[in-house]
Parts: sequence; structure tokens; C-alpha cells
Amino acid sequence: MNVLQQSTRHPCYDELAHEYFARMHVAVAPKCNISCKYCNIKYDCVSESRPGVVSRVLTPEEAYRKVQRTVAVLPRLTVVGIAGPGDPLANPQETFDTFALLAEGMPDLQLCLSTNGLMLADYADEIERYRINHVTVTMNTIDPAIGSQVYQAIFHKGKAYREQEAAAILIERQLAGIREIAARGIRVKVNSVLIPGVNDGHLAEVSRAVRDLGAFSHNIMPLIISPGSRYEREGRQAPDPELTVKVQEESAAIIPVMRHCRQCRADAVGLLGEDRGQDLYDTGNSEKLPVYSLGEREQLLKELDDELENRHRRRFANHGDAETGIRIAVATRGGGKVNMHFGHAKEFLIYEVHGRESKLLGIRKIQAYCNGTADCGEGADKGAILEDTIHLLRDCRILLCSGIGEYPQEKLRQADIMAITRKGGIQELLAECGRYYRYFRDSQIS
Ligand code: CLF
Ligand code: SF4
Repeated sequence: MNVLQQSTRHPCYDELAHEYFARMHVAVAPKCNISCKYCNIKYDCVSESRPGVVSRVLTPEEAYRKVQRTVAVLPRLTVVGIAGPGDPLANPQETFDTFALLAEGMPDLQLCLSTNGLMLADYADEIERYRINHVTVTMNTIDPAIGSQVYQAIFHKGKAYREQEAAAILIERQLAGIREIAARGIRVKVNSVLIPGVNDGHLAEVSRAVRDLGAFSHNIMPLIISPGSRYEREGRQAPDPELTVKVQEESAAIIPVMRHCRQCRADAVGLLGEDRGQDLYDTGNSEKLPVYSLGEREQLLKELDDELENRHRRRFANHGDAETGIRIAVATRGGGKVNMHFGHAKEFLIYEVHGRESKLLGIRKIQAYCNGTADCGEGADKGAILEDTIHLLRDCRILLCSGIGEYPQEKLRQADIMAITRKGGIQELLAECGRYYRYFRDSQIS
């Protein structure tokens, strides 16, 4: 694998790659060494994932076996990451034991680490030794005064620090860690949680600071509040989609911005947007491991490389006609396809389409499922969820999904959103919608 392939085969570092290559998280790291005000440690780390049922923590050996089983049934898996459920570097033994097994036993996989950055500089040697080639640091501010609104405390070298003092130490350690890791030629991505009224006017400064230290990209993620967290008690709200897009645009003038993050779980498996943790295998402890053919896998990956390269070329060549710029929401379970029923979607990909050219603006999650205060189970108030969803998509003129009921379709129509039910490749259907938008609008075909 050449250096270019390292990131083009990483679904989080190349926007188109997420339709071709899969990632897998192994949840080996339960403890955390800081306390974010939007987090409740009973749930997965919200800096890199979303609150859900707490991941079952695996031992390094269990994690290694799980990866082997997964590659055997999902050969397009190219990246294994450790992202929680706490902070990987607050659990260095478990984290590096796992990476050591993977680096030794499965050298064709890329390894990825996500951390709050407090201990990053201290473990730079281990990160390099176990050939971890992508590191994500969640950094919400470079200003300790703002940090005191985000962090309650940190626990560093046997001592607890609170509020602004805690934030100052954390920020200083994060910046030192990013500098050190980037200087070693390891790709660094910075995640920031966008918190309205706290850091929305400040993230461009973060972009500039981390770019100057050698970071590769910046992922600005809308705040998700864990149930029972301090922020939930304070009644804080997630940002509007408009604010998220605006802040992402400001940073995009400074550094490449990731717009396709799915805020996946600490035990997510599959293409971004799908979670195949349950259906791929049973996680038993059988000693008999499935084997996979390195040669066959490499052949498949090369075919995917070619498809991806063609997509990059086409995108570059497509200038399109700019007359019909519209926003289109897509319901998908991954794989670059429109393949999700509206009623099952918990998130939508939002594209801006100009003629044949489309640009991913971001992912919008239905907050009713994950803001902690709403019932997100079977008994959820479907009317409220539908209203929230329509509000979330209010700037979109088309919704692409594989199916939709008459009632929600009518409600969407009243909000001037046309639901089009199709199955197939997202790019092809977006191009069709971009070209025929007027026709769809005038004839009300759906
Ligand atoms: Fe996982 Fe994170 Fe590595 Fe990707 S996720 S450790 S960099 S392999 Fe990716 Fe998921 Fe967003 Fe993270 S979509 S939450 S950015
Ligand atoms: Fe929670 Fe913050 Fe620790 Fe992640 S880094 S587990 S969000 S306290």
C-alpha cells in the first residue's frame, strides 16, 4: 500500500472512500481521564461517537479475534480504530496490547486511534511503534476560558484539576500532542464538537492553530448531549443545521473539512452509516478462527481503488450547469446507495446539487433519537419525530428515500419538500434530480 492509498482507503479521511471502504472500532478502552460537560460516562464517548447502549468492553485478545472474523466476512474492511467507549490513552495497556496484536498479526490493516489528546504526546513512541497511521484528537477550543464551559475536570498524573485550570492544561497537552504526532508523518484529524453559544464563533481559530501544527483535516460535529450529562441539566441544545454548515464553511477556507462524519459508536462495524456489528458474526470465543486470503482481499481492494479513482476523476471533470442549485436529503444505510425507508432513517445525508455536480454538506441526525430527553424506543411519539425531521430538512427541496408512507409524504409536501422514492446509486440519482428538478416540481412526480 502506498502513502496515497493510506488515506484514500480510509473512510474518514477521503469523502468518497466512505462508500467503498469499511472501518471497524474495537471497544477495549472503558476509562476516561477528563470530564466533558456533554458526556455521561455511562454511555460511549460523545467526542467520537454518539450515546447509545454502552459498548461491551473487549479484552485485547477478544478484539483481535473479532477483527479476524470481521475481515473474513467483510474483506473491504481497511481500518481498525480504537475510539472508546472512554479514552484509549486513559487505558494504555489495553489499547496498545490490542494494537500490538493487530500490527503483528494483520499487517494489511491500517490502524487508527481517537483521543481527547491529554496523553497524546506521552504515547507518541508507542503510536509510531505499532504503526498507527491515523490519529484523531477531539479539541473543542484553544481558549481556556471557553474550555471552562466545556470541561468540568481533568485527571492528569495523579491529580485532579477543575474548570479553567483543567482546560488550560488539556489545551496545552493537545497542541503539543498534535505537533509531535504530525511531525512523525502520522495523519492527524481534529474533531471539534460544535456547541452553540460556546465555541461557534471560535472554531475557525482552532482550524488555523491545528493546520499550523500539521493537522490534515478538521471535522466539526454538531453537539450531541448524553442523557444525564451536565449540559442536559442546563437545557443546552444541539446546533441548527444552518449554524453547522456556516461554521464548517468558515473552517473550510482554512483546512480541509470533513462533512461525512457519522458520529459512529465505539463498537461500530461496516461502511460509515451502517452498523453491522450484530449481523456479521457471533462474538463467541471459539478458538477456530476463519481465515481469509490476503491475495483475494488485495485484488478486491485494488478494484475498489480503481472505482474510487474514477469517481475522483469524474468529480473533477464535472462542472455542471449552476442554474438549479438545490439541497437534497438522502436516506441511506451506506454503500453509496439510496436504500433506506424514510420511516427507518435516523440520519440524512445532505447534498447541494448544481446540475451534474453535487457536494456533500453534512449529515443530519434526527435529534429525537439521541438528545437524551426524548423517548427513542418503540413508544416514541411518532408525530413529534416527524415534525422534528421536517424541521431538520426545512432547507431541502427533495428527499430521496427507498420508500415512504402517504402521511409523511403529504406532510413533507406541505413543507415544500418533495419525497422521491427510488433505489440506486446516490450520485446517479442526485444527478437525475439536479437535471430534472423543474420537471419533478412542476409535475409533482414522486
Ligand atoms: Fe474510527 Fe474515528 Fe478512526 Fe474513523 S470514526 S477512530 S477516524 S476509523 Fe470517522 Fe466515525 Fe466520524 Fe470518527 S465517521 S465518528 S470521524
Ligand atoms: Fe466523555 Fe469527554 Fe471522556 Fe469522551 S473524552 S468519554 S466525551 S468525558
